[in-house]
Amino acid sequence: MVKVAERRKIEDEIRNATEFMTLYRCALMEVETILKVLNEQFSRLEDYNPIETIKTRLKTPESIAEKMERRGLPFDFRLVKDEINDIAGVRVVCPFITDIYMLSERLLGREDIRLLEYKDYIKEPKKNGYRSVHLIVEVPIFLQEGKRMVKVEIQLRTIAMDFWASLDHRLSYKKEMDPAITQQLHEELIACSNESAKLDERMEAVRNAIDQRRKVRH
Ligand code: 0O2
Repeated sequence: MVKVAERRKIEDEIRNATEFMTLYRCALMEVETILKVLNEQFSRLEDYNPIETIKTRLKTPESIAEKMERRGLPFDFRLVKDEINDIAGVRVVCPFITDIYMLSERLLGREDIRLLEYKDYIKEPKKNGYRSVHLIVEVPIFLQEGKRMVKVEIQLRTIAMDFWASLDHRLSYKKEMDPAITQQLHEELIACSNESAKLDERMEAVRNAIDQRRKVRH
């Protein structure tokens, strides 16, 4: 009962911390613009778009509280800024795996982006089959009071990885299902992840072969 009340309290504190959340909203705009400019440059110079879609989201107070509980943290508002890395989240979907590494290199090469954490779930997928590259970065936000560094989680994945992750997400919300069926579906998802990893590689090989032929002809 105490826990529920504490959880409600921190959710309200986050909801009322408008200045705090505005900083994350600005950081999302900043990173989205950087990515859009990169995509434009590629489109103009290479006639190619390494970004299929960019989605941004601000974590809800309920989701922040849920993550704190999951990680065994006390419901203390002072911990939110340091402990929750993905209040501001940007998801970048790319056609091919090489686009992911090229984009993360470009992002991390910038002076206004400071890397805090790099997780490569493509080289080392999670046990359930989840694949993506996650960057936890800090970007400067300039306010009247001065400069603030704000954390953003950037998830980079291929179209196939994104397709898989949305199905996995759907399954994780089906709590009322028969556990045996849930287990079976988790196993099926692991198999799907392996198949889609192979598909990502084969599609990229086809793309490379096409580009090679184009270069030879020109
Ligand atoms: P939501 O609803 O997307 O916000 P950290 O963020 O580093 O403090 P965490 O959560 O262990 O700690 O980091 P991790 O593993 O990098 O995961 C962060 C986010 O990646 C998750 O946020 C998901 O968005 C995504 N993600 C990670 N693992 C999986 C997975 O197995 N399946 C799916 N579909 N997505 C995954 P949230 O807060 O869990 O969720």
